[in-house]
Amino acid sequence: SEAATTPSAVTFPKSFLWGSATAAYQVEGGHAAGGRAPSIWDTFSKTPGKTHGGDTGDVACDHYHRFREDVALMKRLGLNVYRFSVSWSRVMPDGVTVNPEGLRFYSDLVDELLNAGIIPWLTQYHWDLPQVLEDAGGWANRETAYAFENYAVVLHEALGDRVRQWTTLNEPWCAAFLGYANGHHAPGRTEPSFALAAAHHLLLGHGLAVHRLRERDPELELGLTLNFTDYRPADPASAGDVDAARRLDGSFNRFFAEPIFHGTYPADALEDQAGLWPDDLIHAGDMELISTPIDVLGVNFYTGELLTGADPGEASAAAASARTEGGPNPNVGSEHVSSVRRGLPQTAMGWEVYPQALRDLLVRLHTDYTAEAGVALYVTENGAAYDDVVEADGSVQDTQRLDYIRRHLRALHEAMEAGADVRGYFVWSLLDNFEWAFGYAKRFGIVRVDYQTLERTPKASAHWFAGVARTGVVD
Ligand code: GBH
Repeated sequence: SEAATTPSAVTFPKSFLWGSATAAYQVEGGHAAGGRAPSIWDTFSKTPGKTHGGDTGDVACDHYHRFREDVALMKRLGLNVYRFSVSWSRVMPDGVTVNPEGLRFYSDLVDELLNAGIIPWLTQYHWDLPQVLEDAGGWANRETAYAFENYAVVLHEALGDRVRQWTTLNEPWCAAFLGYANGHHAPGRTEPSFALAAAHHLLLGHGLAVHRLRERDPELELGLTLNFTDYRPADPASAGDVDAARRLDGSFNRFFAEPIFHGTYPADALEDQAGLWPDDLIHAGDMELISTPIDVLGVNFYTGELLTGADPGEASAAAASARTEGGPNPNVGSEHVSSVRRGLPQTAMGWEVYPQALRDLLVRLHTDYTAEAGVALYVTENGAAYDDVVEADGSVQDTQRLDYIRRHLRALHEAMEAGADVRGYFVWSLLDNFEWAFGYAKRFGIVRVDYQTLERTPKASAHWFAGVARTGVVD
């Protein structure tokens, strides 16, 4: 039935970039190698009860020692670009002093990529704050934003001659609200006002870094990656449901996009969060820094959700809390909102597969923010976890993941036809890896990792994606 309803193939522009993404703590391992100090994720994952089965990133995919093999694999797959993140505590173990051995790892990785003809796409921060900085108050402390600016300069000094694509932050919503309000992520704090402070200081750190890097190097391509969910009212005729969708759109999507592009927090979100904001958080000049012009908006997209403001009943409430494994609601100021299932197939994360939302989201971002600002869109993460089965011959026929990626690429292409300036797509993830609080139980890779032997095996989705990267055609 799939084949009968599949429309004809779509072709992407020759210049479109095909890539894969990972993050330092999720793949590197080498947790104590070369002078690296602990990050908040080392501490959190070693705290009993915080991650699935007590899993940690101590070894992960051992990418720290196997990066040459991984780059060779990407080259074989014909990928154009690799999005990786830097472990801040590897490069600046005490948060201040530069560790040359830590920098050398990234310098070697970048050289290896360039020699393989792969563009290095660097993310400065993918959630792993040096523990010493958390001990000083973490992102709830304004000083962390200035430390982040210094870290940007250290990286640029060492790598700026070869790395031209620069992402400051990955998903500040998760870092702030899952880390400081809901506690499902490191540092595991549950204080709504800290989460709001963290969100503002993350954005301030971004603004300081962009401002500084632009001064040093006007030609650098600068941006950040935000996570977006397309929220719709479960019942468009219900005022409560319409309000619910407005609220999470405000606190999750617009909360970060508005400051970046328009230099203000959304008024409705501020109202929803009234009484929760710490006094004197926003200083004169902060919003100007935060809205320093960028070149690229990275979009991480996994699903679209229907929301209700009504009591959803026990089944839905259970489904909603399973997403964050309990803990206080991360949607501070809108705790009564819950999601309602569309009844569509779900990934192993329990996220519904709804590619149409990616099309709608990209068109909306283009219309509301990026077109006017002359900013290019890249989908910096998209992909799915499934319970893969290894066949007797060792292969992995991950047809559900392949189909997820195919349908989202078709939706992305529709957005481009509707005018959205999307220039590249990164599948999440290159490798099965440490899926944060879910540990190694959830596999997102197009390449399987055997955690006993650390052997890599490209899945069917990887072979298919290599064909897409080679031809620009999605069948
Ligand atoms: C991304 O996060 C990460 O950047 C990446 O490191 C990670 O491995 C990947 O996706 C896969 O998870 O249930 O209240 O948290 C995506 C995180 C998950 C954040 C879904 C929003 C829904 C709201 N997103 N979550 S909640």
